[in-house]
Parts: sequence; C-alpha cells; structure tokens
Amino acid sequence: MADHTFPDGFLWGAATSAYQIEGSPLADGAGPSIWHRFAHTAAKVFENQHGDVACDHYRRYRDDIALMRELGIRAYRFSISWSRVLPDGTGRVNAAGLDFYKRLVDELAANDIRPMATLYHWDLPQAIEDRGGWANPDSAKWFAEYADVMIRALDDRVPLWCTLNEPWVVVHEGYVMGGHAPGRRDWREAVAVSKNLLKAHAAAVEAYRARGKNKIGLVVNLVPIHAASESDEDKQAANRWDAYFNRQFLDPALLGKQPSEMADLYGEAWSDWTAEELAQVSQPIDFVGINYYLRLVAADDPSGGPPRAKAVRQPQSEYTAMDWEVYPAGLTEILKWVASRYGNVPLYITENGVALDDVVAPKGVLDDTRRVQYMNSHLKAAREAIGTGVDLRGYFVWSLLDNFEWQSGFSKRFGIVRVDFETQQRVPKASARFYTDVIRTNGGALGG
Ligand code: IFM
Repeated sequence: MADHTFPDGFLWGAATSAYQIEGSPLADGAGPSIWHRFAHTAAKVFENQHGDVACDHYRRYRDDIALMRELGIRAYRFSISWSRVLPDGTGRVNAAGLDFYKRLVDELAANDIRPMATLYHWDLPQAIEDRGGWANPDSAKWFAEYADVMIRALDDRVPLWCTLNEPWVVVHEGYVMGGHAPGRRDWREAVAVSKNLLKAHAAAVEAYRARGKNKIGLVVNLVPIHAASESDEDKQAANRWDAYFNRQFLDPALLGKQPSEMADLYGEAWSDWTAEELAQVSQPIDFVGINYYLRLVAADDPSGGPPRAKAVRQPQSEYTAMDWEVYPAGLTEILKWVASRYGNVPLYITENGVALDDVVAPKGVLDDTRRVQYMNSHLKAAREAIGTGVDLRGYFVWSLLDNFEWQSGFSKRFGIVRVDFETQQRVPKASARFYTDVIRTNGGALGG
C-alpha cells in the first residue's frame, strides 16, 4: 500500500474570500465594491442574488473559527475587502473596517490557526472603478498604498500574504466575457488590465519588502490544456490557450518575459511591453499559490475570440455542477510543470474543491461522497507530485463554507460545511469529517 503521508509541517487549510462569505458589505463605514454594485444591477447574478448577507461571517467569524478548530483545520486563507479598509479606495483609512481584520487574525491566533491573507479577491472599491479601475495605470500605485496599510496593521500576525487571486479570471471574466464585475467585453481593455494587474502585484511585493517580515506570493488558477487531436491546428490552439491561461501572469512575474504567443493570441488588441516594464513586474516572490479545479481539452476555433480555441467535452469523464471536468492527474501534471518551468519555487495549493448538487438527507446529514472522492484523488495527486521533488507546502480546500459563487449566486455549493442560507446554520458534510481524518493522520487516511 502506498504511503500517502505528507512532509512534516505540511499546512492543512481551508479557503474563503471576503465578498463570498462576509455579508454586511457597507457596515461600519465600508465603501461599496464593484461586486456590490454589480450584484445589485439587474440580471447580472443568478436570481439577482447578492452578497449583502452571504454567510454572515462578518458577524459570525468567531463561530466559524471555532468550527475550523473543531474540524482540526490548521490554516485559514481569507481575503481582505479593500473598500472596508479604504472606503474611497485611497487616502482615508476606516478604522472600524481595519479592526474587523485585526479581530479576525487575533481570533485565529487564539485558536492556533495560521492566517494566509489575500489582498485582492476581485472586490475592487467602486471608488477606484469610478477612476477607471484596473485600466487606470495608477491602479498599481493605489494597490500598493492599500497593501502598505494592511502590512503595517497585520504583518506581525499574518505569516503568509497573497497579492492577487487569479488575475486571469479578473481579466477574462471581468473584461472579456463580462460575467464578472465590472462586466466589460473589450479585448483591448483586457490587455491593459492584464499589464496593470501585474504591475499592481509587483508594487505590492515591493511595499512588502520595505516593511513586511514574512512571506508574500501570487495566486493563479492553472489548467492543464491538452490538444483535442494530433492535428497541428489543435496543438497550436492548445498552445495558445496554455499561454493565455497558464503563462500570461507567471512568465512575466517569475521569468521577466512574455510568452511568445501573446501577440498572436491577442491579435490587434495586443501592445508590447518595454524591457523596463518586464523588469518592474518580476519582483522575487516567496511562493506561488495554485488554484486547481479542472482540465481543458482544446480544439482550434478560427471563428472564436482572440485565442481561437474551444473546449471539447470528454464523454468518458465526470463533470461537476460547474460543468468542469474532474481530472486529478492534472494536479500532479501542473505542479510538476510549475516546478520545472519556474525553478522549484515553494508552492501552496491555495484552492481545490468541487461544486456538487448536495442532497440533504431527512435528518440533515449530508453524505457528499463525490466530494470525499474528489478530495481524496486530488490529495493523492498532490502527494505524488511531492514524491517527484515538488516543494509543495500546503493545501487549502475550497471552500470552508458554501458561499456566494459570483454570477452563479448561491446555486453552486463548494463548501465542506453546509450553510443553510435561511437560518445561517452550519452543518459539516461528510467531506469535512474526512478532511479532519486526513489532517489528523497527515495524509495517512487517504488510503492506498
Ligand atoms: O469561488 C471561486 C473563488 O472565488 C476563486 N476560485 C474559484 C472558486 C470556484 O469557482
């Protein structure tokens, strides 16, 4: 039987983000975020749902931390709402907003749970959006100012910091597809935002080096891309998609270069970077956070948008409630790829999990066997990558709680803990109990 135990000190965590769980978005002097504005615009989110209450974590954070402790969770990845702390995006600090995050990290410390704080998980202050948002070249400077406020306030208690969560999603969903705030569809703007996000990431890292004493990294969502056939057209389409999804942010941030496919894939929308800009965005970082959910099989699609590729469904595969292919081997593949391409930088799996149509049994029991299987197979895949020498230091399940899944509202449930959104009752699912065993045995409970 294979040994599935993980290295000593492996960090076992759970992840959430501010707008998805906190609720009370305007409480205690907070300013609105683009997600508050977007979700309150008709027909943007499933059934016009919004994050006004969500999991009410802003008021129930102590109970949620107690629950994590009960489940044996050792680390908690959360994000900070920029507009709670800086209601106008820049300038005046809202002491009450900042105080929420101070209390949160104090409570984590009291429960022996290590915090990992993400500075940006998609909820840009609306006040910044009103000044052009991420398309404004000053956004990098504004982000660094906000980062500095947070570092000064929390670095003594937060050992791990993430600058941006999934910049690819910010660009693709926010500026290409328009399904996320701020809801635009403009490839040229997407190109500008992609560059400004990388500059913002680097500016925050620089601010961190000036004052921070711990570790800071970047979180990206990575997707193995396989060609649908052996044809040159499909192979090139897969390659363009790989550049678009996987290398667009990591190559500049870690290698100080652009993937060679960028001009081809963005076409007329593309504008070249200067050598100075490339040098500026490649600030050394302490780790890369990888969010892993699915694989894509790509075919050439000359009539499609700039990357000119389309996804081909795999009839033999299992798909989740998000319609994402379950493909655990891809996690081993992507971890090994990052380690070999970017020089075995320390890695964390900062998100991994599955949305399912959970069925609650009459006595309130939620036996989410498929989620247990999903976690089991993905954790084994992670363990396999470690066995080949990948420096993987931790795993954060997405998500601790069922929550607000962006344009899908509350219709997609990713939690290992069920949330009844009427009563706010939390009920650990079978997957939460399974995770408790995995953590207690440092992976031994994964079985052969
Ligand atoms: O819910 C999101 C999260 O905010 C970012 N990563 C993917 C998750 C599932 O879609």
